[in-house]
Parts: sequence; structure tokens; C-alpha cells
Amino acid sequence: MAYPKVLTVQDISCVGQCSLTVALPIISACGIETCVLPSSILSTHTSGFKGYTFRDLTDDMPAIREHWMKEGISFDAIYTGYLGSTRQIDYVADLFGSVAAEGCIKIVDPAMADNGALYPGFDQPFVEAMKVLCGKADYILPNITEACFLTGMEYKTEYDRAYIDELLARLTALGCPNIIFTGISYAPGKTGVVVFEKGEYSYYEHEKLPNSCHGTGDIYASAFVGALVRGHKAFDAAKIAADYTVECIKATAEEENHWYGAKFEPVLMKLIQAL
Ligand code: PXL
Repeated sequence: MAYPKVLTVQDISCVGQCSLTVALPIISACGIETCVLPSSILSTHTSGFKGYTFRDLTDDMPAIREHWMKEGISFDAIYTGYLGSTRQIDYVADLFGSVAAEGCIKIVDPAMADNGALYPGFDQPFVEAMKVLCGKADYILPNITEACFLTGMEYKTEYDRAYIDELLARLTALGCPNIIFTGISYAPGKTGVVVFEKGEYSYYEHEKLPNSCHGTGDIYASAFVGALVRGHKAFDAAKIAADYTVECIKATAEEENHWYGAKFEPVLMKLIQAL
């Protein structure tokens, strides 16, 4: 890959430091050309704001894909985040088959749930479609809540390695060989990421900060994609993304009332240095 080109498909939340407003600057900061396919436009994200607007862009997707195919445009990696509808998930699967360059890395963040619940607007048919998409990916990046929805397992806040191993086995059965499993905590005050690659388990543990912020899943996934496409091994990319996300949460804790997202911008330099 001389000059890799990444396509990311997710919504634009105009305000809220998540999805495309996070992915575009972070992957670009990693030195990678970043192309976008906005799945929908919302005035804000859906977690904590009331009365947000939602413009579904699903109907625009086939024509965009057709145009890219006519122009001979293809991508070295395709990374999907928050998707607005079940039909949209099917269109993304079409993109995997039509605008992926040879050796394209397909990364699916099944961004649909957290803290034991689906995000507003998502339902079981959406979960079923997401399972199919995960089965077509090279890497998926679920949190525990998403893993439970994808596998039908009970959501637990206290668990052991056996519970995580069972989740990993069932996630792998969806068809994806590599799982970057975020927010896995085995000890008080600690959290971390499990990297399950072709059946090999490894774990990167780091401090768990007292504050949590919305949008850190998107920050994490974007930094992971950037580092992976730069050529880092999955474990190193997972570690770089985890360290960067911790820095973002620390930067956000310095100010009260910044509840809707994480301040990823002032610490971008630390990500760039880690690459
Ligand atoms: O951060 C995930 C996300 C992305 N986009 C929208 C969301 C959320 C989570 O709530 O609402 C619109």
C-alpha cells in the first residue's frame, strides 16, 4: 500500500464529538487519506440530547457506490461505525464486495449499544443485520454490551475470563476471525482491551479512569484503524489506541460540563508521536 486510502462509513453528528467528526480528523492525523460516506446527518448524537434531527442518507448510498465504481475508485481499508438502518447495513455489505481494493482490510465497529442497552432507535432486526456484517469483517471492535447483543449472552458487569472466552467463541462463530474487545476489566481500577487474533488471546491492561465520556468507542476505533493501516500489528494498534483514548478522557476530566464527548483534539499530538 503505497499511499493507503481508507473509507469510513458512519453518521455525521453535527455536534457531539463522535462518529465522522472524530474518525476523519483522527485517521487523517495518522497520515492516511480518509474518504467518507455519511450514513445520516443528526443535529447531535442520540445519547443525552433531546429532540435531535435525523436525516437518513440510505437512499443516496447506491448512487455513490455506482459513481465510485465507474471512476474505478477502491479502498485499502473500509471502516464502518454507527449505521442508521438495517437497509444501510446491507448496502455496506455491498461496498465490501464492490469498492474494496485487493487485500482491503474490513473493520466493523458494531456501534449500537453501551451499558447494557441498545442506543435509541435500534431493535432486534438491526442487531441481526449487524451480526451478518460482522461475519464479513476482518476485525470487529465490540464492547461487552454489543458482544452480548451479537451473541445472545447475558450482560454482566462482573465477570471472569471464562465469561469473556465464551463471548469470544460466540463472536468468532459469526465469521469474523479477529476481535478487538474493548472495556474488559479483570481487576479494580484497571480496564483493558482483549486482542483475539486467529484464535490467539492477548490482553493490554491500563488504568481505569473515574470519569467516562461519550464517544470514546469512536475515538478508540478510529485510532486503531489509523495505527493498523499505518502497518502496526493488531496488538500494537490496540495498545496505541487504548493509550490515546486514556489521554482523551484525562483531557476531558479537566473541565466540568463537557459531558457529551471527549476532548480528543488537544492530545492528537500524543497519538501522532506513538505512531
Ligand atoms: O458514539 C456512537 C454514536 C454515533 N453516532 C450517533 C450516536 C452514537 C451513540 O450514541 O448517537 C448518532
